[in-house]
Amino acid sequence: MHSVVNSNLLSISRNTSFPNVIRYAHHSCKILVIGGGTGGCTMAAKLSKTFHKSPNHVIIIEPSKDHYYQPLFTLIGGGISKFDTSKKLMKDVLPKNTQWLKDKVVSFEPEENKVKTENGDTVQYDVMIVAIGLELHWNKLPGLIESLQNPEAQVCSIYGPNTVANVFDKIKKTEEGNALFTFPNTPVKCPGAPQKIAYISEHYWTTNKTRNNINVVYNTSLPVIFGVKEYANSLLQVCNNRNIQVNLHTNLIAINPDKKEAVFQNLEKPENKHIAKYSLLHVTPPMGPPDILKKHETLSNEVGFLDIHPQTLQHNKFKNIYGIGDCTSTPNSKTMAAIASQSKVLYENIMANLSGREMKMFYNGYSSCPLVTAPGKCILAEFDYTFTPQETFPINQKRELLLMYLLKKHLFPFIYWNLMLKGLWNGPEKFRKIFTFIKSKNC
Ligand code: UQ1
Repeated sequence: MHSVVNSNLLSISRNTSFPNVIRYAHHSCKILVIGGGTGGCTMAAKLSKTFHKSPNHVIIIEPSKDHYYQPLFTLIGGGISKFDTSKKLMKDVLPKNTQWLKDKVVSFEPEENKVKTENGDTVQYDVMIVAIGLELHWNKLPGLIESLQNPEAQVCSIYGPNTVANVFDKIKKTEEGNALFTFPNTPVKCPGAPQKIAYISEHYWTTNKTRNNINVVYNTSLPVIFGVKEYANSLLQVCNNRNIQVNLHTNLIAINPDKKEAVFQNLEKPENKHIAKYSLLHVTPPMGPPDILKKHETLSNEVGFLDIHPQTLQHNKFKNIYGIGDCTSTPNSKTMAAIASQSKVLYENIMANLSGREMKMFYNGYSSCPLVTAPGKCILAEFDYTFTPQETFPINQKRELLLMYLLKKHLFPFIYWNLMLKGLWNGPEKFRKIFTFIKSKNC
């Protein structure tokens, strides 16, 4: 990895020959990317290609040693894909011509164009991209952590890299009783995943002939099964056909693993609580923006997300700060497909601003969710800020299709590792335009 730290600016550096003196590094760069997840890595790849000849170009701050392709977690939980295929070392996915600081931001100082890190370093930037994702708040649900740590508890979650690998065993162990799947009363990354794992589990029990002894229940805090009416209708049909009970406005508030009981609250009448016995409880944990953003009043909005313009993705107050992915205030569905589409807009807008041009690219809220309903079946939902379907393929995507399942299982992971993380995938917009053009010529 090339070092792009400006040595002139190394005002004080760590010096092991004077162990009593704490010496911090001062880095300086053109582009600072906070977060090495999907958004950060994709943007670092795009920008480092453009700026690779500049002496100080792209620095990425990311504390984790591993990088996950999280869209595979539903298939891993359902026993369809292997955990190892979702994981690579961070050092192998971050672009080579950037500098990785394996460190964590502890304070943002946007008025001075700098951040401070846990190691005590300071990083000065011309442009900063914030891509620090959503935090999983396991501890905000009483009983959840103990339940997940207890192998007998029959509580599981596809949402954590440390919990996803146990999910399939617990599905296999379930032979009767109530199998409950939950969706919390918070923003969620991949909001389709909490119901996908219910469909895949239900299919498993059907093939293993235990289904007649199991009640499958999807308890969601939301007022609808899915935000886009056309896809919601198809999904309700799937649930009706397969006798999956859907309870809306129903929020999990506590777990008692000893008694195998879960406490739910009716969000329409919060004083109404009920206790449900479970033989399997799949939990989607509460989530929220990272604390470091939440506590920064000028960077974040009233609910703690990075306060950016929904179309340009530029910060509403600090014009050299931008955001991408799950940590931002943009009201799209938080998926990897959304990040692919945002990455092109963000790249073009940063380049325009750096060269004094007007920003011309606007993000329309595109997001996509491949709703796997069983092995071999998938409804590929695609939509924008207005919750209007924006389908890529010239076929009816509201149906369960094998093609979409194959894309989800094989093509999207391939695109992710080989194109997106290298800055070469901007989502399917181009293909949608080509298909629309061909369709218009045929008519
Ligand atoms: C997509 O672009 C993408 O990024 C690689 C995904 O990753 C998980 C997806 O799941 C989806 C659906 C898209 C959108 C792409 C097409 C072809 C509809």
